[in-house]
Amino acid sequence: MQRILITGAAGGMATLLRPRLARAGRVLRLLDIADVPGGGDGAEIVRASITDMAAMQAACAGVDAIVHLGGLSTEHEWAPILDVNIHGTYVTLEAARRAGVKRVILASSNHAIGYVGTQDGEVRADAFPRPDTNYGVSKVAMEALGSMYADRYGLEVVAIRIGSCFEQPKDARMLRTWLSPDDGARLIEACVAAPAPGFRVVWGASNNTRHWVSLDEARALGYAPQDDSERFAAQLQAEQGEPDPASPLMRYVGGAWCSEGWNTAVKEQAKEQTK
Ligand code: 15L
Repeated sequence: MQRILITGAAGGMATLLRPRLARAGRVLRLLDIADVPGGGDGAEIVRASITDMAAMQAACAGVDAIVHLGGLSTEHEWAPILDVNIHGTYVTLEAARRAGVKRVILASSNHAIGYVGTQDGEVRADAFPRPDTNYGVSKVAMEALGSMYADRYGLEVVAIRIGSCFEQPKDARMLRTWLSPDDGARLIEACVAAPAPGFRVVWGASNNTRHWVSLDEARALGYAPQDDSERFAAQLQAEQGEPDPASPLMRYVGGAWCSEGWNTAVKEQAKEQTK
């Protein structure tokens, strides 16, 4: 029986993936600080924080692979990003090492390279980090931690730079970054099944006609995407019009996260000054 631990199991992405990853011969162990609905389908529920080493070590017992989706999924001030996303990823990898878990799949993000421009051709999965936010920095740290745990301790670690994993793309940028939930599950399955991947960084996107990122590295792992955001393009264009290619939404992979509104440090400083 294969056992997969999913962190952040109550979150948006895990909620989309969980039914798609359930199968005979596999137990899903679902970990979150919040209530994870269900459990009647044979899943094991663990209520714990990814920052709690003892709890994470216990949760890793008997686990074949971890899908680490836990953490803050949007931009926040530095302290929570440091604690939940960076320290939480360290704890997850270290607990995996201590418990002898062989493989960890990390939910990195396009925001690790958010400031990469969209005009210079397909962005490879090994593009040098250009994080757009504190959140993006935490994903760079996640990839660095994964690399260190692979090289130093022999864990097999695949970091997926996820584009936009939702039921449907929500705007013109997401036509380029969309990862359908079905392809998301296909990619996780490929990451779980790949023989001896060592450490890899791959893009998590569907086979979108309009695309910015390379799927070569994910395909090399065995990923065979089947969805294309193009079927939503006409409707999105009718509803929202064609965006200005010079706007941050379309100019950078990170989209609006690269715009003025995401100046977290400036906002944090202003908040401190009004205290
Ligand atoms: C992410 O990394 C976020 O977790 C998600 O909320 C989306 O905003 C996504 O990136 C995106 O860039 O579309």
